[in-house]
Amino acid sequence: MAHMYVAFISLLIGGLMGLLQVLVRTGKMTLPFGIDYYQVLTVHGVILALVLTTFFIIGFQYALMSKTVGMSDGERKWAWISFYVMLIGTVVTAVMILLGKANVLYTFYAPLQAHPLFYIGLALVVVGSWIAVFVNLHQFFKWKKQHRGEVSPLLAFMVAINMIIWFISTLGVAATVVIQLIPWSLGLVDEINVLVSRTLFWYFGHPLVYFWLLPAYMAWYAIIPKIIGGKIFSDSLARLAFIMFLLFSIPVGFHHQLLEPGIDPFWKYIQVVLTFAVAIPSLLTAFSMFATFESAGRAKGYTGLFGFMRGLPWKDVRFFAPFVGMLAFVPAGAGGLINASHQLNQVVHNTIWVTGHFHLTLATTVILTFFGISYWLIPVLTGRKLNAHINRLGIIQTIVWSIGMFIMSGAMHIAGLLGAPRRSSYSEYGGSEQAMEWIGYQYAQAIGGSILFIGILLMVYIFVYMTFFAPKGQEEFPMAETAEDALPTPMVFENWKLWIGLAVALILFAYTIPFIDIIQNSPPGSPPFKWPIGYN
Ligand code: HEM
Ligand SMILES: [Cu+2]
Repeated sequence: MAHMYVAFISLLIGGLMGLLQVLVRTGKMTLPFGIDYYQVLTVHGVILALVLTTFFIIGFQYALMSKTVGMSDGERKWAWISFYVMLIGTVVTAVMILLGKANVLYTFYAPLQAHPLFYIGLALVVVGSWIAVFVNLHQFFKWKKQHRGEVSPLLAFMVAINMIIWFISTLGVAATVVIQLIPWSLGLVDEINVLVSRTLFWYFGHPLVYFWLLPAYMAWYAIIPKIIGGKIFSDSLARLAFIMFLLFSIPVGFHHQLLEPGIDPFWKYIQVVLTFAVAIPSLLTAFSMFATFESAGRAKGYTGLFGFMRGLPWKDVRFFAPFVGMLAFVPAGAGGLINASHQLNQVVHNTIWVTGHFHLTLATTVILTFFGISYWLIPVLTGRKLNAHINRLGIIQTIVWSIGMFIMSGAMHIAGLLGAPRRSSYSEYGGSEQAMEWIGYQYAQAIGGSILFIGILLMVYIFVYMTFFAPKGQEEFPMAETAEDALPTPMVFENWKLWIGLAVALILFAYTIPFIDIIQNSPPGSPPFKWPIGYN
């Protein structure tokens, strides 16, 4: 519950920044009190993409682990230590952003430089999250020791995979923060190797999106079937998909650097191929979900090609919100394939199309699923019940979110195709003809963003209501069982040495040679740039 408080406070603050951004980008509004646009955008990105997600996910995963494999008092103590280390890191980082000494956006690209405490705070968040990794893995492997030869509970297996991905990938961001950014911001070294730091960032940045997505998939595979009165279509397929994420989600960071001049095109090509491999487990997931829906609907007696759809509990927000999230993943995933294609990337790179893309993936698919989880998880944690009032409000919230997002994200996609840059406080560019083409879409973006903000207010109200005011009672913790006719899960999925070994081998293959190349052929390092210019 402590994690949930941080997550929903972040949602409110981040949403407010989002509202300011869309208003500024109409070109009709400027920020009061000399507040800088990039400061607002840094708060938005950090608090929504890094803080909200990490706290929600780690909290949700503790709940899953406690329920499936149990949590001892010692593990609980370490979980609290992890929480406080992350919280202190978050506060330190937030203070530096609020003081205007870290207007570096959530990707903190060098040579933009922030105050050292910004990076130190981030490092603390990462270290805190590593403690959570060890707590979850300790829970998992303790269970396995006590149940030799048995297949582990599906949700615990999924949490273990997600935490291993998180651990391997955060090593990259920790390396650039500790070895490069902190010494450079402290003035111990004068220059920084920009390409090395961006490469280490994206070594982390892509698996990061899977760290967000996999908890949503956990809910889709193993919780939604229970809510719709069905069974898990195939335990093995679910595990196969998660193992593919472990293998393919990390060695692909170059697809964010396709226009980076210092990387050999051959290695970009290799990583793009691996990127397309990571689309496969998402397609497996889509297949699995519809198989589950179909068998649940048919078991209730609905017939016909799509008749089973009528058997789904459309009026239950625990199903409805994540389902809308799944629908959003269709255009979101298609957009992702466009981004990852070297040639098409040239068209959309650094335009607001990209922002439209991740407001569909992260801010719709993932977030609506997280909301869907909250409708039962918060009452379970607070000993209350999800009542009809909140269920109805939740359905309205989902619809408001979808409409707002459809308009905002649609406008972003189109404006991006017309060339409108992302991360720019300029809207009219001095009245240039080119920029005039974008203005209409930027108005649409503001309308959609304002509707979305109403959705955020609704969700925060729902959270407060479920936490403090909903009627006392016992809410179900929905966990599905595997279908009777599914084949037994092969034990090879529990061969952790094999899968982690393969993951490391793929990473070494995809990164070693180009990384040596980047270091050996690097241009001179860069001195720091600070925004706004002249702060110290
Ligand atoms: C009221 C709801 C929201 C609105 C109106 C909104 C609006 C925006 C806008 C206009 C931008 C781009 C600004 C620019 O590039 O100049 C942006 C960026 C971003 N948004 Fe949102 N957003 C909202 C909710 C969310 C949520 C829920 C998430 C994630 C959970 C999110 C994550 C991000 C991220 C990661 C960026 C990129 C920041 C950067 O480029 O540094 N947003 N948002
Ligand atoms: Cu990526």
